Amino acid sequence: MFDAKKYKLLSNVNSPEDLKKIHLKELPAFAEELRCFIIESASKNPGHFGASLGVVELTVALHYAYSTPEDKIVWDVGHQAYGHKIITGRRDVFHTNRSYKGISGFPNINESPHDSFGVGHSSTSIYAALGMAVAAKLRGINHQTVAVIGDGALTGGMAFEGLNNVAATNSNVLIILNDNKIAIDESTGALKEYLTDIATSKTYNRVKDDVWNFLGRINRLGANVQGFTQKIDNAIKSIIMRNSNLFESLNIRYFGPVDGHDVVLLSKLLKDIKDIPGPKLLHVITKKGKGFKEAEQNQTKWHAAPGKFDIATGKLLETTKDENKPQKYQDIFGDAIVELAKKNPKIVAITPAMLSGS
Ligand SMILES: Cc1ncc(C[n+]2csc(CCOP(=O)(O)OP(=O)(O)O)c2C)c(N)n1
Repeated sequence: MFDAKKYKLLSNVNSPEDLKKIHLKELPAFAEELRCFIIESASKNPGHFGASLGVVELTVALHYAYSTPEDKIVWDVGHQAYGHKIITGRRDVFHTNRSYKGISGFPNINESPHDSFGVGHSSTSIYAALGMAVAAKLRGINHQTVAVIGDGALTGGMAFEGLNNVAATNSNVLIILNDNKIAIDESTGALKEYLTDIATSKTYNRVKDDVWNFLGRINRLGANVQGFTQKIDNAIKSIIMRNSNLFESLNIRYFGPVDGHDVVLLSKLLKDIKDIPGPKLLHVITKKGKGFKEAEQNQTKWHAAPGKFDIATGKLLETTKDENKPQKYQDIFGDAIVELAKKNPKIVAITPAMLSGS
C-alpha cells in the first residue's frame, strides 16, 4: 500500500493538475520520489522496469508542460508508461499492475481518459498522434499532440510511414525521440549509428548550444520572442542542418539532443516548443534503468524485473528465482531451434529485433 509519509511530494499528486502545483525547483525531488515508487512497486510486483525508470524525468516534464486528457500523449510500445499511470490518478492502484482485475501494464483507453491510445508494441505512436492532430484540426479543437517513441520502436516500418505523413500534412505533432541506445536487446540497423552521429556531432552541438544560449538570453529579457526565435532558429538550422539531419530534411523541425534526465530543462523546453506550430522532433538522451544499478548495468535482463527483488542489494528473492519457475515456451522453442539449426544450415530464425524477448 502507498506510504504517504515516505513520498512527501508524490502523496499530494493524484492528477496532472496536482503536479503543476509543484514548484519547478522541486521537480527533481518529485521525479526521484516517482522513481523510488516505481522501484518499490516492481520489487513486490514485478513488471516492465528499465524503460519506465528511464523516462521518469521526461514523464514529469510532459505532464508539467501539457494538460492531458485535452492534450494527447501517445506512448509508443507502452511499457514505459508507469510514471504516466502513477501521475494520472492510478498511484493507489498501481500495486495491482498487470494482475487479474488490476490495472493494465500498458496505456489503455478504457482505463483512463489520460491514456489517449491503446498501446501494446510497437511503432504506432507517430501515426496515432497524427490521426489525433488531424482530427482535432478538422473539429476546430486546439490541443497538442505528442508521440513518445524509443529509438528501438522508431526502426519499425509504421514509424517511418508516420514520419512521412506527419511531415507531408504539416501537422501540429511533437515527436519525442527517447534515445536510450537500446531496444530490448541491442538496437539493430543503420538508424542506431545515425542517431549516435547526431548526438555526438561536435559542430552540430556547438552551434545548437550557441543558438539555444542566445535564445535563452532573449527569453530572459522578456521580449516577445516567439516569432523572433523561430526566425533565427529556422534560418540557422536550415543552413546547417537541412542536408545533414534526416528529420529536418523531411520538414520536421529537430531540437536536441538534450539530457533526458534534467527535468527542469525538459520542462522549460517543452513549454517553449509547445507553441511552435508544425511537425517537430525533440531528441532526448536517456539511460534505460536509470537510478537502479542492476537495471542500468544489465539493461536486457532488467527490461522487465526478472522477479521480486531486494531494493537495497538488487538481488532476486529466492522464491522468484528463475529455476523455481516452469520453463517458458519461448525458451523451449529457442533451444529447439538452435539444436535443429546446428544440424541443418538451411534453418534461419527471424526475430523482431529482440532475440531474448522472442
Ligand atoms: C512491429 C514490431 N516490431 C518489433 C517488435 C519488437 N519490439 C517490441 S518493443 C521494441 C522496441 C523497444 O525499444 P524502444 O522503443 O527503444 O523502447 P525502450 O524499451 O528502450 O524504452 C521492439 C523492437 C514489436 N513488438 N512490433
